[in-house]
Amino acid sequence: MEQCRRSALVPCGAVWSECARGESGRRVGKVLLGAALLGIGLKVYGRYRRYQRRQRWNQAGKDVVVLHQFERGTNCPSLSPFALKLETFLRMAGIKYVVDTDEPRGSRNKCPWITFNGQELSDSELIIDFLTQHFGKPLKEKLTPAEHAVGRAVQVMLDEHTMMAVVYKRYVLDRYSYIMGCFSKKYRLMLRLLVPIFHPRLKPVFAELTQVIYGCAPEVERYVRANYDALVQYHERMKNKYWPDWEQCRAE
Ligand SMILES: N[C@@H](CCC(=O)N[C@@H](CS)C(=O)NCC(=O)O)C(=O)O
Repeated sequence: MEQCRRSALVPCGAVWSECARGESGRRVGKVLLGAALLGIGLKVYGRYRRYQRRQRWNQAGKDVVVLHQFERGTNCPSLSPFALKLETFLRMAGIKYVVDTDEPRGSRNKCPWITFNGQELSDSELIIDFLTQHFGKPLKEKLTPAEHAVGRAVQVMLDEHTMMAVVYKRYVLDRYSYIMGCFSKKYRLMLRLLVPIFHPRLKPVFAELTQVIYGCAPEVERYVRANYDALVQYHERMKNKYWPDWEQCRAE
C-alpha cells in the first residue's frame, strides 16, 4: 500500500493493477515458501525415520541377517523370486534372520537387500556369495566344477529369462487380473495407483517380441503366430498404438 500511495501521480487504474500484482506476487511467494519449507520438513523427517530404522536394524544382533523384502503374498511367502530364493537359502543354511518390510528396496532400488552386522548389501546372488563366504560354506554342497557351471547357467536362465516370462504373463497377458489378488491389501492399493506408471516400463517386451516376429527367420514368425496368439495380439496392439507410422519407419 505504501508503494501505492507513493505512486499517486499515476492514473488510478494503473495504481490498482500495480497494487493487485504486488499483492498476488506476495501471495504466490508465500505459497512457494510454504511448499519449500514443507518439502524440506518432509525430507528431514524422512531422513530421521530412515536413521531410526537403521539404528533398529543394527541392533538385530551379531550375524543376524535383516532381510528387507516386500510384504508376504496372499498365496505364497513372496511374490519376488529373488527374495524367496534368498530367504530359502537362509533357511537351508540355518542362518538366523528377521524380516523387514518397511523398506523393501535398497540403495539400488531393488528388492531384496539385507543389513548384516551394520553393513548393507544388495542383489540376491551377491548376498548368497557373501554369506556363503562369511559362514564358511554353510550348505556343505559337494558339487563338481561341471555341476557348479550347470547350476550357474540354470540360475541365470531362471533369474534373467524365466523371470521375464513370469513378469510378462502376470502384468501384460493377464493385465494384473490374477496377481492383484496375491498382493497384500496395502500393495493392492498402491499398485492400482501405480499400474499406469509401471505399464510403459514393459516396453522391452514389445521390443523383444518385434525382434522375434520380424527379425528372425520366417519359420520363427510362423511358429510364434501359430502358437502364441496372445503375444501376437499384444504386439499388434502396441504396434497400432505407438507405431502408427510403422510402415514409414521401414527402410527401402
Ligand atoms: N538381481 C537382483 C534382482 C532383484 C529384482 O529385480 N527385484 C525386483 C523384485 S522381483 C525389484 O526390486 N524390482 C523393482 C523394480 O524393478 O523397480 C537380485 O537378484 O536381487
